[in-house]
Amino acid sequence: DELQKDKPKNHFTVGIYDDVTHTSIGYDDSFTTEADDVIRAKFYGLGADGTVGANKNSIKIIGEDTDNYAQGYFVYDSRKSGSQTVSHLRFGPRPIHSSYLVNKANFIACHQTVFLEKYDMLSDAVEGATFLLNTPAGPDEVWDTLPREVQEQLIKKKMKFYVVDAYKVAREVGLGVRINTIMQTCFFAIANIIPKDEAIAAIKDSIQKTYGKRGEHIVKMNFDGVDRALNNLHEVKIPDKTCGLNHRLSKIRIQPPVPDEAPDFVKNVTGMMIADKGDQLPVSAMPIDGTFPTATTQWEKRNIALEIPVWDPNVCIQCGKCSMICPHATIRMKIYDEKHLEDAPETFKSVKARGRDFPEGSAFTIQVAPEDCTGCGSCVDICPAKNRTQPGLKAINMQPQMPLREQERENYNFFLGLPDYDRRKARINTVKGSQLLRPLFEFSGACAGCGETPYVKLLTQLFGDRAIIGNATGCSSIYGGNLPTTPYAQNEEGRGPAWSNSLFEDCAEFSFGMRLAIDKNNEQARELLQELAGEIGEQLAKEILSADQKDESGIYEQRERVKVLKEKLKTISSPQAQRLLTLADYLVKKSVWGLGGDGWAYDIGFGGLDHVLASGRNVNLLVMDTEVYSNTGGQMSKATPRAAVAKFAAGGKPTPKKDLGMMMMTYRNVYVAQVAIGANDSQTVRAFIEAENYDGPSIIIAYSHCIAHGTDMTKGFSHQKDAVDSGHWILYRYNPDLIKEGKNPLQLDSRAPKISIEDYAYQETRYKMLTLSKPEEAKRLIEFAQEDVKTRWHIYEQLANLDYSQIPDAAD
Ligand SMILES: Cc1ncc(C[n+]2csc(CCOP(=O)(O)OP(=O)(O)O)c2C)c(N)n1
Ligand code: SF4
Ligand code: SF4
Ligand code: SF4
Repeated sequence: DELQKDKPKNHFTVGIYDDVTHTSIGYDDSFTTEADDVIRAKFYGLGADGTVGANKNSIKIIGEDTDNYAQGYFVYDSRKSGSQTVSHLRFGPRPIHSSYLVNKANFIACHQTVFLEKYDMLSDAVEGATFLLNTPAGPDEVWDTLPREVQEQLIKKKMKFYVVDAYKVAREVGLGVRINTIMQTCFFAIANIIPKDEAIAAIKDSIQKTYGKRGEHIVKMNFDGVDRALNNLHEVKIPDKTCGLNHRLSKIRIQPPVPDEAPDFVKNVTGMMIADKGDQLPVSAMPIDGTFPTATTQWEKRNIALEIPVWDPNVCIQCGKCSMICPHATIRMKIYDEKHLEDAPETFKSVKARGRDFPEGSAFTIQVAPEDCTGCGSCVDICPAKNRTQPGLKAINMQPQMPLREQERENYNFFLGLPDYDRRKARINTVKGSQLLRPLFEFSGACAGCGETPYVKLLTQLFGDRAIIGNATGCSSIYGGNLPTTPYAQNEEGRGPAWSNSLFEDCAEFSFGMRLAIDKNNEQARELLQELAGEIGEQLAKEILSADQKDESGIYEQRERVKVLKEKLKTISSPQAQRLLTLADYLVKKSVWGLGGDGWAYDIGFGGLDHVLASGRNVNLLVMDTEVYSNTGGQMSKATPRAAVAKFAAGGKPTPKKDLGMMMMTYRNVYVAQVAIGANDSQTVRAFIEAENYDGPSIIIAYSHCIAHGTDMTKGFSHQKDAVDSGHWILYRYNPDLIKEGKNPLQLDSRAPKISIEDYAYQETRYKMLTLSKPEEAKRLIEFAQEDVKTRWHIYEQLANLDYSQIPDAAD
């Protein structure tokens, strides 16, 4: 059509509406090339629930076992799990050349009930299409749980409708939340592409091939899942006009992608992307300088948790551990004056605050954000308080989310309105004190139970209102700033971390650049302040220039002074004063951090990391060590331990893990800490505070369990204790400031190994699978790994006991 115009466009794009450079051409989005006998299917899944993998497998079965041609497109974002995936599949008797997504589907499957109220997924269904829904509601109850838009389309398009409670089946057979084979079986049972029995035999065959290496019991669980799926699959009778249909249309409606109270940008741009309609945004909707507003994950309300924790104030010992560990900042703690409880919702819980630090009349609350919680269970696992009257229960216990959603939403909103604890009064170097600080990293799209994110959250609690963060590409850049939303948030004063993603390889240098820019701006501001002291007031200038900003009070007071300074500068019209006005905020201490994974720190970015730490400048690096390249699927890095299986180390890693901390300690003027938040949360808090306080380079290496380890993510944090108890992960802090005092800078924070490496490692599939595929090699490597542990401990123990009283301070 374009070529037939008088002046067709020379270069053009299709699919993007470019109202800025006007290079796009229009298109007909209902255009299709395939004939009616092509089966077109769409599957809505949740990242890591196995939907995509199962569909790839279905394509293989149909492509190989029948005369049909098959095609698949898989739409998902770069988050490893927890976000929506849509699989677009086509099967037909002739080659398929449709290079676009399915928009006229005759089969639609919704693998997650919650998506029903989020996406109008049946709008792509053709007349007579089939709809398969995974739902806890049975065939007789499900109708009343559907949004009205779904009901109307089921009726209007005369669709067939099936339900299965795949989570129930998965639980019964021991598959946990892995529903992929169950849903795949249901698809084959009702899609009529190949005879049911043949399909089931093919599915079982591929289960054997896929999971055989992981052990017979995993194969059996999946076989059981397949067999039981069919017994739980039911056709639902769709009411027609003759049965008083209008009375049975639901009051539930598909929800707008973000709530009405969200800011305009979030409603008009972010919301479109959340609703899967980002392609419809014109180019002009994008921010011109590429900066996106922060604090936008709060509007997503993903509602992916089947169960959420429920707090029992009578059992709680108010330790703050649940809040500390929560990877998603969805369980929070506040201590506030009980007078604020006057307008509390009826079901809002609070209890008298314990502890001498808190004035009489203080109340304590643990509150969950019900729609943002992922249901990972980490908080319950870590909670130390047991209910004596009801064994098996703790101070927080998981309960179904659905019945609690409305009530807890109201409670959470009330909780947010309660005043934040005064940072100057909190003992922030303790677990409890740190958890009184508001997290400025919340509701990220990391996998449920992620081992990395609690560290990022803690960083933002302690320093977030003045943090500048450079982030290496990896999981932390994806959950840290992946469109459409940003988990970095702001406090009541509008302060929060400034964040930018570097390249994978240059995070240390990138953060170093931030440090240099800040220092230069601070230097200029100080010079101008000295120059203008007469006009501004000698006393104020002197106080600002000599301010001690070592703690929260010092920083607070400096902020107050800078506020006064800015007001004064507004009344002075000289160019110097105007310049100082733009630089004044640099007079308040900033905290510069470089964040990333072990792939960055141990491998690809190691040269830069080493260079920056050797620079002596005040840059803090946080390495979240998952011992593999997590975001790209678990490839081996130099942090991968001996005997673990990873991609590129299918036979088990033959060489030991690189000791990055030990290497950096050789500089003597670098603060180095190795931490594991689940094993020792107090030590983690202390390390973060010391690293930030240290006026020089620092590196924290943080043990981070990951889905790539094949470990039970519900127990990921408590399992970190095993990593420490086995000696695989030694906890320590190396503080060069101690050398000045004639003390040994290396302090070991964990004890000599007390369990064997096998007791730790064989709880994880990454080690265990080698015992199945290559038992002899597994035995050989795990023995070496045990030797690694012994040797490492022996060296660290001696280093920590060296006498430093006669050693001169290198920094002097
Ligand atoms: C130079 C370069 N190589 C490869 C990639 C692709 N890539 C992006 S993230 C990543 C892995 C990150 O692993 P890690 O640093 O361990 O962080 P994690 O995902 O484990 O948090 C890779 C290989 C890239 N972005 N740039
Ligand atoms: S279940 Fe997981 S996401 Fe939910 S509050 Fe607990 S730790 Fe946080
Ligand atoms: S971890 Fe348990 S005991 Fe501690 S504050 Fe949370 S709910 Fe209370
Ligand atoms: S580090 Fe592991 S658990 Fe965390 S988001 Fe990445 S893949 Fe998921």
